[in-house]
Amino acid sequence: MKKKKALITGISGQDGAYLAKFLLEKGYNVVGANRQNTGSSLWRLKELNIKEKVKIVKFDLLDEKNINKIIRYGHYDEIYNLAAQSFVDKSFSSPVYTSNVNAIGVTKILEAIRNFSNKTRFYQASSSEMYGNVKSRVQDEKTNFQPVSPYAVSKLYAHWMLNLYREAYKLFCCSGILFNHDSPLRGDQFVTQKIVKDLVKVKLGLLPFISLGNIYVKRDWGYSQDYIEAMWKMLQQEKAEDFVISSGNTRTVKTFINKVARKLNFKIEWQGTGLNEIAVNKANYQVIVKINRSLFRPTEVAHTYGNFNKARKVLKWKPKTCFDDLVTIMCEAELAKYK
Ligand code: NAP
Ligand code: G4F
Repeated sequence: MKKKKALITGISGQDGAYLAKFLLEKGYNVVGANRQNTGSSLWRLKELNIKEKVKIVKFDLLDEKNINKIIRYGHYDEIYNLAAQSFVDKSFSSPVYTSNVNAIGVTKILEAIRNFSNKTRFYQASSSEMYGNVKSRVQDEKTNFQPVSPYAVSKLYAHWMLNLYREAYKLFCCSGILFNHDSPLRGDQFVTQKIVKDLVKVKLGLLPFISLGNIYVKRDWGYSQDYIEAMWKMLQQEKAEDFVISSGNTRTVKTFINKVARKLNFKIEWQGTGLNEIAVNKANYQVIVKINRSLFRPTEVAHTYGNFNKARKVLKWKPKTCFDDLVTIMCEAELAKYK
Protein backbone atom coordinates (compact mmCIF):
# COMPACT_ATOMS: atom_id res chain seq x y z
CA MET A 1 0.00 0.00 0.00
CA LYS A 2 1.18 3.53 -0.81
CA LYS A 3 2.59 5.38 2.18
CA LYS A 4 0.49 8.32 3.37
CA LYS A 5 2.21 11.68 3.19
CA ALA A 6 1.72 14.32 5.90
CA LEU A 7 2.92 17.90 6.29
CA ILE A 8 3.40 19.14 9.86
CA THR A 9 3.79 22.88 10.35
CA GLY A 10 5.41 23.90 13.64
CA ILE A 11 7.70 20.86 13.37
CA SER A 12 10.23 22.51 15.70
CA GLY A 13 7.68 22.86 18.51
CA GLN A 14 6.58 20.48 21.26
CA ASP A 15 3.56 18.99 19.49
CA GLY A 16 5.21 19.00 16.06
CA ALA A 17 8.03 16.79 17.31
CA TYR A 18 5.76 14.29 19.07
CA LEU A 19 3.34 14.18 16.12
CA ALA A 20 6.22 13.52 13.69
CA LYS A 21 7.35 10.58 15.82
CA PHE A 22 3.79 9.26 16.05
CA LEU A 23 3.17 9.46 12.28
CA LEU A 24 6.56 7.90 11.43
CA GLU A 25 5.65 4.97 13.67
CA LYS A 26 2.37 4.68 11.73
CA GLY A 27 4.38 4.41 8.50
CA TYR A 28 3.79 7.94 7.16
CA ASN A 29 6.13 9.86 4.95
CA VAL A 30 6.57 12.95 7.17
CA VAL A 31 7.48 16.41 5.89
CA GLY A 32 8.19 19.06 8.51
CA ALA A 33 7.59 22.74 7.80
CA ASN A 34 10.09 24.99 9.54
CA ARG A 35 10.46 28.74 9.28
CA GLN A 36 14.09 28.82 10.35
CA ASN A 37 17.01 27.81 8.19
CA THR A 38 19.09 26.64 11.10
CA GLY A 39 19.03 23.01 12.14
CA SER A 40 19.50 24.10 15.75
CA SER A 41 15.80 24.85 16.07
CA LEU A 42 15.13 21.16 15.49
CA TRP A 43 16.61 19.99 18.82
CA ARG A 44 13.33 18.28 19.77
CA LEU A 45 13.51 16.03 16.68
CA LYS A 46 17.09 15.17 17.66
CA GLU A 47 15.98 14.40 21.20
CA LEU A 48 13.38 11.96 19.81
CA ASN A 49 15.97 10.46 17.40
CA ILE A 50 13.91 11.26 14.31
CA LYS A 51 15.69 14.27 12.80
CA GLU A 52 17.06 12.28 9.86
CA LYS A 53 13.68 10.67 9.15
CA VAL A 54 11.78 13.91 8.59
CA LYS A 55 12.19 15.92 5.39
CA ILE A 56 12.29 19.62 6.23
CA VAL A 57 10.85 22.33 3.97
CA LYS A 58 11.11 26.07 4.52
CA PHE A 59 7.75 27.50 5.57
CA ASP A 60 6.52 30.71 7.20
CA LEU A 61 2.86 31.44 7.90
CA LEU A 62 3.52 35.02 6.82
CA ASP A 63 4.62 33.97 3.32
CA GLU A 64 1.57 33.26 1.11
CA LYS A 65 3.48 32.59 -2.10
CA ASN A 66 5.59 29.91 -0.46
CA ILE A 67 2.57 28.34 1.30
CA ASN A 68 0.89 27.98 -2.11
CA LYS A 69 4.01 26.38 -3.57
CA ILE A 70 4.48 23.90 -0.71
CA ILE A 71 0.83 22.80 -0.74
CA ARG A 72 0.40 22.78 -4.53
CA TYR A 73 3.37 20.56 -5.25
CA GLY A 74 3.53 18.54 -2.00
CA HIS A 75 0.57 16.22 -2.74
CA TYR A 76 -0.17 15.73 0.95
CA ASP A 77 -2.85 13.38 2.24
CA GLU A 78 -2.93 15.26 5.53
CA ILE A 79 -1.75 18.66 6.76
CA TYR A 80 -1.43 19.39 10.49
CA ASN A 81 -1.13 23.10 11.20
CA LEU A 82 0.60 23.30 14.57
CA ALA A 83 2.57 26.46 13.77
CA ALA A 84 1.59 29.55 15.72
CA GLN A 85 2.74 32.44 17.83
CA SER A 86 1.67 30.26 20.75
CA PHE A 87 2.60 32.32 23.82
CA VAL A 88 -0.48 34.12 25.16
CA ASP A 89 1.59 36.66 27.10
CA LYS A 90 3.51 37.73 23.97
CA SER A 91 0.24 38.27 22.11
CA PHE A 92 -0.50 41.27 24.36
CA SER A 93 2.67 43.03 23.22
CA SER A 94 2.44 41.82 19.59
CA PRO A 95 -1.26 41.61 18.66
CA VAL A 96 -0.81 42.47 14.96
CA TYR A 97 1.96 39.94 14.46
CA THR A 98 -0.02 37.30 16.39
CA SER A 99 -3.08 37.90 14.19
CA ASN A 100 -1.06 37.78 10.97
CA VAL A 101 0.46 34.44 11.93
CA ASN A 102 -2.38 32.70 13.77
CA ALA A 103 -5.43 34.05 11.94
CA ILE A 104 -4.46 35.21 8.44
CA GLY A 105 -1.76 32.53 8.16
CA VAL A 106 -4.39 29.80 8.58
CA THR A 107 -6.60 31.41 5.95
CA LYS A 108 -3.65 31.26 3.57
CA ILE A 109 -3.32 27.51 4.17
CA LEU A 110 -7.07 26.98 3.71
CA GLU A 111 -7.00 28.92 0.44
CA ALA A 112 -4.02 26.92 -0.82
CA ILE A 113 -5.83 23.66 -0.01
CA ARG A 114 -9.04 24.89 -1.70
CA ASN A 115 -7.23 26.05 -4.84
CA PHE A 116 -4.58 23.39 -5.29
CA SER A 117 -5.19 20.31 -3.14
CA ASN A 118 -8.84 20.01 -2.17
CA LYS A 119 -8.67 16.33 -1.21
CA THR A 120 -6.06 17.02 1.49
CA ARG A 121 -7.36 16.59 5.03
CA PHE A 122 -6.53 19.48 7.35
CA TYR A 123 -6.07 19.67 11.13
CA GLN A 124 -5.95 23.05 12.88
CA ALA A 125 -4.52 23.49 16.38
CA SER A 126 -7.26 25.44 18.12
CA SER A 127 -7.19 26.25 21.80
CA SER A 128 -9.19 26.22 25.02
CA GLU A 129 -7.97 29.79 25.38
CA MET A 130 -10.80 30.66 22.92
CA TYR A 131 -13.36 30.06 25.71
CA GLY A 132 -11.83 32.93 27.66
CA ASN A 133 -13.98 34.03 30.51
CA VAL A 134 -17.07 31.92 29.93
CA LYS A 135 -19.31 31.44 32.90
CA SER A 136 -19.83 27.69 32.44
CA ARG A 137 -17.76 25.59 34.82
CA VAL A 138 -16.97 22.97 32.16
CA GLN A 139 -16.34 23.66 28.45
CA ASP A 140 -17.26 21.45 25.49
CA GLU A 141 -17.85 21.83 21.72
CA LYS A 142 -21.14 23.66 22.33
CA THR A 143 -19.84 26.20 24.84
CA ASN A 144 -19.77 29.82 23.63
CA PHE A 145 -16.45 31.52 23.09
CA GLN A 146 -15.48 34.69 24.92
CA PRO A 147 -11.78 35.26 24.15
CA VAL A 148 -9.77 37.59 26.38
CA SER A 149 -6.36 37.75 24.71
CA PRO A 150 -5.14 38.68 21.21
CA TYR A 151 -3.91 35.08 20.97
CA ALA A 152 -7.38 33.71 21.72
CA VAL A 153 -9.06 36.08 19.25
CA SER A 154 -6.60 35.05 16.53
CA LYS A 155 -7.20 31.34 17.20
CA LEU A 156 -10.96 31.90 17.18
CA TYR A 157 -10.73 33.65 13.80
CA ALA A 158 -8.92 30.60 12.40
CA HIS A 159 -11.44 28.24 14.03
CA TRP A 160 -14.41 30.02 12.44
CA MET A 161 -12.68 30.33 9.09
CA LEU A 162 -12.03 26.58 9.10
CA ASN A 163 -15.71 25.94 9.91
CA LEU A 164 -16.64 28.18 6.99
CA TYR A 165 -14.35 26.34 4.57
CA ARG A 166 -15.83 23.02 5.70
CA GLU A 167 -19.38 24.26 5.05
CA ALA A 168 -18.90 26.46 2.01
CA TYR A 169 -16.17 24.60 0.11
CA LYS A 170 -16.69 21.10 1.53
CA LEU A 171 -13.06 20.74 2.58
CA PHE A 172 -12.21 18.03 5.09
CA CYS A 173 -10.96 20.13 7.98
CA CYS A 174 -11.06 19.62 11.73
CA SER A 175 -10.42 21.99 14.59
CA GLY A 176 -8.95 20.35 17.68
CA ILE A 177 -9.85 22.49 20.68
CA LEU A 178 -6.98 21.39 22.85
CA PHE A 179 -6.62 22.28 26.50
CA ASN A 180 -3.14 22.85 27.97
CA HIS A 181 -0.80 19.97 27.35
CA ASP A 182 2.79 19.86 28.45
CA SER A 183 5.80 17.54 28.53
CA PRO A 184 9.59 17.62 28.90
CA LEU A 185 9.63 19.17 25.39
CA ARG A 186 7.46 22.12 26.49
CA GLY A 187 8.91 25.58 25.77
CA ASP A 188 10.64 27.26 28.73
CA GLN A 189 8.31 30.28 28.69
CA PHE A 190 5.20 28.28 29.67
CA VAL A 191 4.38 28.12 33.35
CA THR A 192 4.74 24.35 33.94
CA GLN A 193 8.20 24.12 32.38
CA LYS A 194 9.26 27.36 34.06
CA ILE A 195 8.26 25.99 37.49
CA VAL A 196 9.96 22.63 36.90
CA LYS A 197 13.20 24.08 35.50
CA ASP A 198 13.52 26.90 38.03
CA LEU A 199 12.65 24.83 41.10
CA VAL A 200 15.23 22.23 40.03
CA LYS A 201 17.76 25.08 39.81
CA VAL A 202 16.73 26.31 43.28
CA LYS A 203 17.17 22.75 44.58
CA LEU A 204 20.68 22.62 43.14
CA GLY A 205 21.60 26.05 44.52
CA LEU A 206 21.78 27.59 41.03
CA LEU A 207 18.91 30.05 41.57
CA PRO A 208 17.74 31.71 44.81
CA PHE A 209 14.00 31.83 44.03
CA ILE A 210 11.40 31.69 41.28
CA SER A 211 9.12 34.63 40.30
CA LEU A 212 5.57 34.01 39.13
CA GLY A 213 2.44 35.94 38.23
CA ASN A 214 -1.12 34.86 39.04
CA ILE A 215 -0.90 31.48 40.80
CA TYR A 216 -4.66 31.18 41.41
CA VAL A 217 -5.68 30.63 37.77
CA LYS A 218 -6.81 27.09 37.02
CA ARG A 219 -5.78 25.04 34.01
CA ASP A 220 -6.84 21.68 32.63
CA TRP A 221 -3.39 20.15 32.10
CA GLY A 222 -2.65 16.97 30.14
CA TYR A 223 0.31 15.24 28.53
CA SER A 224 1.25 16.25 24.99
CA GLN A 225 1.96 12.72 23.72
CA ASP A 226 -1.59 11.62 24.62
CA TYR A 227 -3.12 14.56 22.74
CA ILE A 228 -1.18 13.91 19.52
CA GLU A 229 -3.07 10.69 18.95
CA ALA A 230 -6.38 12.58 19.07
CA MET A 231 -5.20 14.94 16.29
CA TRP A 232 -4.49 11.99 14.03
CA LYS A 233 -7.75 10.24 14.91
CA MET A 234 -9.75 13.32 13.88
CA LEU A 235 -8.38 13.09 10.34
CA GLN A 236 -9.18 9.35 10.07
CA GLN A 237 -12.96 9.80 10.57
CA GLU A 238 -15.54 9.67 7.80
CA LYS A 239 -16.87 13.07 8.74
CA ALA A 240 -14.84 16.16 9.53
CA GLU A 241 -15.78 17.63 12.91
CA ASP A 242 -14.34 19.67 15.79
CA PHE A 243 -13.36 18.06 19.09
CA VAL A 244 -12.45 19.14 22.61
CA ILE A 245 -9.35 17.33 23.87
CA SER A 246 -8.65 17.70 27.57
CA SER A 247 -7.77 15.84 30.76
CA GLY A 248 -11.18 16.46 32.33
CA ASN A 249 -9.62 17.94 35.45
CA THR A 250 -8.53 21.39 36.56
CA ARG A 251 -5.91 22.66 38.99
CA THR A 252 -4.35 25.95 40.08
CA VAL A 253 -0.81 26.98 39.23
CA LYS A 254 -0.23 26.88 43.01
CA THR A 255 -1.17 23.17 43.06
CA PHE A 256 1.33 22.58 40.25
CA ILE A 257 4.04 24.31 42.33
CA ASN A 258 3.16 22.24 45.41
CA LYS A 259 3.35 18.98 43.40
CA VAL A 260 6.73 19.89 41.89
CA ALA A 261 8.05 20.97 45.30
CA ARG A 262 6.99 17.64 46.82
CA LYS A 263 8.57 15.73 43.95
CA LEU A 264 11.85 17.61 44.57
CA ASN A 265 11.65 16.89 48.34
CA PHE A 266 11.09 20.50 49.33
CA LYS A 267 8.92 21.06 52.40
CA ILE A 268 7.36 24.44 51.71
CA GLU A 269 5.10 26.78 53.64
CA TRP A 270 3.01 29.49 52.02
CA GLN A 271 2.88 32.85 53.81
CA GLY A 272 1.26 36.23 53.06
CA THR A 273 -1.34 37.16 50.47
CA GLY A 274 -1.63 38.86 47.07
CA LEU A 275 1.61 40.31 45.76
CA ASN A 276 3.22 39.59 49.13
CA GLU A 277 2.57 35.87 49.01
CA ILE A 278 5.72 33.74 49.25
CA ALA A 279 6.68 30.10 49.59
CA VAL A 280 9.36 29.34 52.14
CA ASN A 281 11.62 26.28 52.23
CA LYS A 282 11.05 24.99 55.76
CA ALA A 283 14.48 23.34 55.86
CA ASN A 284 16.38 26.67 55.83
CA TYR A 285 13.67 29.38 55.78
CA GLN A 286 14.82 30.53 52.34
CA VAL A 287 12.11 32.21 50.21
CA ILE A 288 11.86 30.10 47.08
CA VAL A 289 8.72 31.48 45.36
CA LYS A 290 7.83 35.16 45.01
CA ILE A 291 4.99 36.91 43.19
CA ASN A 292 5.90 39.53 40.61
CA ARG A 293 3.29 42.01 39.43
CA SER A 294 4.91 42.33 35.97
CA LEU A 295 4.10 38.67 35.25
CA PHE A 296 0.33 39.22 35.53
CA ARG A 297 -1.54 39.51 32.20
CA PRO A 298 -3.75 42.51 31.35
CA THR A 299 -6.71 40.14 31.04
CA GLU A 300 -6.71 36.55 32.18
CA VAL A 301 -8.56 33.26 31.68
CA ALA A 302 -9.51 32.39 35.25
CA HIS A 303 -10.13 28.69 34.65
CA THR A 304 -10.26 26.03 31.95
CA TYR A 305 -11.91 22.67 32.46
CA GLY A 306 -12.66 20.58 29.38
CA ASN A 307 -15.28 17.90 28.76
CA PHE A 308 -13.85 15.42 26.23
CA ASN A 309 -16.95 13.19 26.05
CA LYS A 310 -17.43 13.69 22.30
CA ALA A 311 -13.82 12.56 21.65
CA ARG A 312 -14.36 9.58 23.95
CA LYS A 313 -17.46 8.52 22.03
CA VAL A 314 -16.53 9.31 18.42
CA LEU A 315 -12.73 9.00 18.41
CA LYS A 316 -12.56 6.36 21.17
CA TRP A 317 -9.94 8.64 22.73
CA LYS A 318 -9.16 9.35 26.36
CA PRO A 319 -6.07 10.67 28.15
CA LYS A 320 -3.67 8.03 29.47
CA THR A 321 -1.43 10.15 31.69
CA CYS A 322 -2.75 11.71 34.91
CA PHE A 323 -1.67 15.05 36.40
CA ASP A 324 0.65 13.49 39.02
CA ASP A 325 2.38 11.43 36.34
CA LEU A 326 2.81 14.50 34.13
CA VAL A 327 4.57 16.30 37.01
CA THR A 328 6.77 13.25 37.64
CA ILE A 329 7.69 12.90 33.94
CA MET A 330 8.64 16.58 33.67
CA CYS A 331 10.63 16.66 36.93
CA GLU A 332 12.52 13.46 36.19
CA ALA A 333 13.42 14.61 32.67
CA GLU A 334 14.79 17.87 34.06
CA LEU A 335 16.74 16.24 36.91
CA ALA A 336 18.26 13.76 34.44
CA LYS A 337 19.91 16.67 32.58
CA TYR A 338 22.06 17.41 35.65
CA LYS A 339 23.22 13.83 36.22
P1 NAP B 1 5.22 25.57 20.34
O1 NAP B 1 6.11 24.55 20.98
O2 NAP B 1 5.31 26.98 20.80
O3 NAP B 1 5.49 25.49 18.76
C1 NAP B 1 5.02 26.49 17.89
C2 NAP B 1 5.62 26.23 16.54
O4 NAP B 1 5.15 27.23 15.62
C3 NAP B 1 7.15 26.28 16.49
O5 NAP B 1 7.60 25.24 15.67
C4 NAP B 1 7.43 27.64 15.83
O6 NAP B 1 8.65 27.68 15.13
C5 NAP B 1 6.28 27.69 14.86
N1 NAP B 1 6.03 29.04 14.35
C6 NAP B 1 5.90 30.19 15.05
N2 NAP B 1 5.69 31.22 14.21
C7 NAP B 1 5.68 30.72 12.95
C8 NAP B 1 5.52 31.27 11.66
N3 NAP B 1 5.34 32.59 11.47
N4 NAP B 1 5.56 30.46 10.59
C9 NAP B 1 5.78 29.13 10.73
N5 NAP B 1 5.97 28.54 11.94
C10 NAP B 1 5.91 29.32 13.03
O7 NAP B 1 3.69 25.13 20.47
P2 NAP B 1 3.04 23.73 20.89
O8 NAP B 1 2.86 23.71 22.35
O9 NAP B 1 3.75 22.64 20.20
O10 NAP B 1 1.58 23.92 20.28
C11 NAP B 1 1.29 23.55 18.94
C12 NAP B 1 0.07 24.29 18.46
O11 NAP B 1 -1.03 24.00 19.31
C13 NAP B 1 0.17 25.81 18.47
O12 NAP B 1 -0.55 26.29 17.36
C14 NAP B 1 -0.50 26.24 19.76
O13 NAP B 1 -1.02 27.54 19.64
C15 NAP B 1 -1.60 25.19 19.85
N6 NAP B 1 -2.05 24.84 21.19
C16 NAP B 1 -1.15 24.41 22.11
C17 NAP B 1 -1.60 23.99 23.37
C18 NAP B 1 -0.64 23.53 24.41
O14 NAP B 1 -1.03 23.48 25.59
N7 NAP B 1 0.57 23.12 24.06
C19 NAP B 1 -2.97 24.00 23.65
C20 NAP B 1 -3.85 24.42 22.66
C21 NAP B 1 -3.39 24.82 21.42
P3 NAP B 1 10.01 28.29 15.75
O15 NAP B 1 10.70 27.14 16.41
O16 NAP B 1 10.71 28.80 14.56
O17 NAP B 1 9.62 29.37 16.71
O1 G4F C 1 1.72 28.20 30.71
P1 G4F C 1 0.97 29.39 30.24
O2 G4F C 1 1.75 30.48 29.61
O3 G4F C 1 -0.16 28.82 29.29
P2 G4F C 1 -1.54 29.43 28.75
O4 G4F C 1 -1.56 30.90 28.80
O5 G4F C 1 -2.64 28.70 29.43
O6 G4F C 1 -1.47 29.02 27.22
C1 G4F C 1 -1.07 27.71 26.81
O7 G4F C 1 -2.21 26.89 26.73
C2 G4F C 1 -3.18 27.29 25.75
C3 G4F C 1 -4.33 26.29 25.82
O8 G4F C 1 -5.35 26.85 26.57
C4 G4F C 1 -2.52 27.28 24.39
F1 G4F C 1 -3.43 27.60 23.43
C5 G4F C 1 -1.34 28.24 24.37
O9 G4F C 1 -0.68 28.16 23.10
C6 G4F C 1 -0.36 27.83 25.46
O10 G4F C 1 0.18 26.58 25.12
O11 G4F C 1 0.17 30.04 31.45
C7 G4F C 1 -0.72 29.29 32.24
C8 G4F C 1 -1.23 30.17 33.37
C9 G4F C 1 -1.70 31.55 32.90
O12 G4F C 1 -2.93 31.82 33.48
C10 G4F C 1 -0.65 32.51 33.40
O13 G4F C 1 -1.11 33.81 33.73
O14 G4F C 1 -0.16 30.42 34.29
C11 G4F C 1 -0.20 31.79 34.67
N1 G4F C 1 1.14 32.20 35.11
C12 G4F C 1 1.44 32.65 36.35
N2 G4F C 1 2.75 32.98 36.39
C13 G4F C 1 2.24 32.23 34.36
C14 G4F C 1 3.27 32.73 35.18
N3 G4F C 1 2.46 31.88 33.07
C15 G4F C 1 3.72 31.99 32.58
N4 G4F C 1 3.95 31.61 31.31
N5 G4F C 1 4.75 32.50 33.33
C16 G4F C 1 4.58 32.88 34.65
O15 G4F C 1 5.51 33.32 35.32
